[in-house]
Amino acid sequence: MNLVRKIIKNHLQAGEMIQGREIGLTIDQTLVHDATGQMAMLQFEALGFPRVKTRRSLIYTDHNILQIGYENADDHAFLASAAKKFGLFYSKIGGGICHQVNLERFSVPGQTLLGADSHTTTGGAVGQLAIGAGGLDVAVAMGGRPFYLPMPAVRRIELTGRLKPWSRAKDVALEILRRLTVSGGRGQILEFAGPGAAALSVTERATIANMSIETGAVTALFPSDEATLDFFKRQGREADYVPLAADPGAEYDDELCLDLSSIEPLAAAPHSPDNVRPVTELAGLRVDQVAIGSCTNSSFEDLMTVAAILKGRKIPAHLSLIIAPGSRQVFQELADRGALADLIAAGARIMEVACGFCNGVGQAPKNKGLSLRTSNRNFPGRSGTANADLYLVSPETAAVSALSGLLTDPRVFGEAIAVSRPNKFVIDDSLIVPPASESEAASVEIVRGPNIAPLPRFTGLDKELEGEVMLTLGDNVTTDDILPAGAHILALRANIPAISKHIFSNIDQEYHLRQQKAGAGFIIGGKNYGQGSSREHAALAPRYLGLRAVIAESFARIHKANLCNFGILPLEFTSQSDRAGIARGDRLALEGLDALFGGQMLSVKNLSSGALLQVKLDVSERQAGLLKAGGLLAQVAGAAVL
Ligand code: MIC
Ligand code: SF4
Repeated sequence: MNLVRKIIKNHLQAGEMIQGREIGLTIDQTLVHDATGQMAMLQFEALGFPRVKTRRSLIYTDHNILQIGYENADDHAFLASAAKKFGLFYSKIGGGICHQVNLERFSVPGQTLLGADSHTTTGGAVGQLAIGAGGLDVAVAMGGRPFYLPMPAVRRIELTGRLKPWSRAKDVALEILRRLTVSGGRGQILEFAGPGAAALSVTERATIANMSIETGAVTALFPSDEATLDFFKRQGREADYVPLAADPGAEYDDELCLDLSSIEPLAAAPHSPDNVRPVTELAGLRVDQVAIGSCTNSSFEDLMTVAAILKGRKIPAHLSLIIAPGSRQVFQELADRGALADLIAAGARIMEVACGFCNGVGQAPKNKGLSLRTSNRNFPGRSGTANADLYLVSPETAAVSALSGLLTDPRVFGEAIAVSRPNKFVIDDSLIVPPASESEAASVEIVRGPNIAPLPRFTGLDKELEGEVMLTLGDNVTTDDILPAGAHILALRANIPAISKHIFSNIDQEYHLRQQKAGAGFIIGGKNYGQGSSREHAALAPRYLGLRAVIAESFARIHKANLCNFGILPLEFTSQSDRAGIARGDRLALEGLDALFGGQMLSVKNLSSGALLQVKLDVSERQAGLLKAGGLLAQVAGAAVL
């Protein structure tokens, strides 16, 4: 058996391990943060669970940190009180980015981790089966219920050779994206193997596992081996180490071989992480901003290397250099070793230990600016500036380019930098607040400021559905397109009526008004609709406005699950030519919705053109039930049991 199947087998609660069929997994750990946790905790409460049933559940405060009004602080007060009452650990603001902190302090090989964030995949670096999902799915898992997903295929990624100096784990992640594209991993888990994988540190593995989601994969998984033990020892967590590997001769559904020694410094050019080019081809572009950090590249090794490159040098006058350490542990180590002083002396702006620039919470580049970033997504508008150009690179390429002010091949710097890791990292978990005991929990009051709006309630499907086509969109629509990033929108994550005004706002500012006026509506998409983040608001808020169905060529896994959870039909074209025949403003009608079942074909009548087309509802029986009821919360309210 391969390692993925072994871990799934150990956690299988429902279904059979047949590729594509729905399975239910026991979840050991969960994480949410201050962009997804508000909804997850409101939904946990609405589902009637008294206390989390997982081995460990955490709330991180890392995304929603600007506090320029009361909203973010109110959200944090709500989350802290909900954590205390319902039995979750609460990582206070300043503790660090959820994925970095979780890897350092809580990851456990062989366990399952479900996170309300797409980059939960980072946990795969230590052999944890770590999957991103919408907040409602995480709420259900926190209550001890299974997490459902289609049984993934397993693709072996065989790594051979060794990385050359100045080629880094980020370049490996980008090379995988170049080969697989943003949809090539759909339906798969990427299992890493081979001598090249064995030679990578957990930090390097984390960068690769982190960006696996950009291929559309469910997650990535590395074996738990000597490198994992070494990582746990330095974190003072040897007791959590469990060796894990695939069986010799294990079977896989697919394969990709990569010779690490052939990988050169790469960059993802605007506006997609799979638009990958060698840095040599892009060298010389004038850079306005360099931003180093995010859950992909904000580790001790990353930032110590950056500090060593910058030591004793200055950045040019026109450039802004931003550095955001990934965790308090990393920040403290940088300070203790004098690296922080080197960064400051070089002219860097040291940012809060948080996601920050990565999803447009501050440091938006100038109009049409060029920003070089070590983060994982360069979708249009992601930085907060709609027309900025974002290039994704390794910390080394970012640091060397920050010195020249031009996109620069890091190999010109000369001899590669070697960073030695401390035998024991600074360990101080004092910003991670444990929950109240079960007996004290009853008296904990949940704090609800005015930004915490009540959850909207939805009704089920009628027998027939008629509505207007509100938008016709292309391939690879991201959840950043549906609900843009940026500080002013993020502050509204606990308030669906308020946030719904921003749905599709980078594409059509009037969408929310048109949708509300139209009542029921349809959206037409292409391939891989809803790729990117896990934000369930990209389903919940459109549903609140009246969206009832998306017809696309295919869907990204997390978004499709979110659509079902909130009662929006995810319908797939059966013939490509049908898509071109539908125009914005057409009226569509669907019948027979009272008897939905998974895998069903439905007829859509285009009342405007007279055309009749067949679409497929490729969902499980469980999801068909959710759709009929109007979503999971409506179903639970109707049945009074989960
Ligand atoms: C992202 O990187 O896009 C985010 C912000 O972390 C999201 C979470 C969200 O938008 O709620 C993700 O990756 O899931
Ligand atoms: Fe935070 Fe960016 Fe990572 Fe998302 S991708 S969790 S916004 S650092």
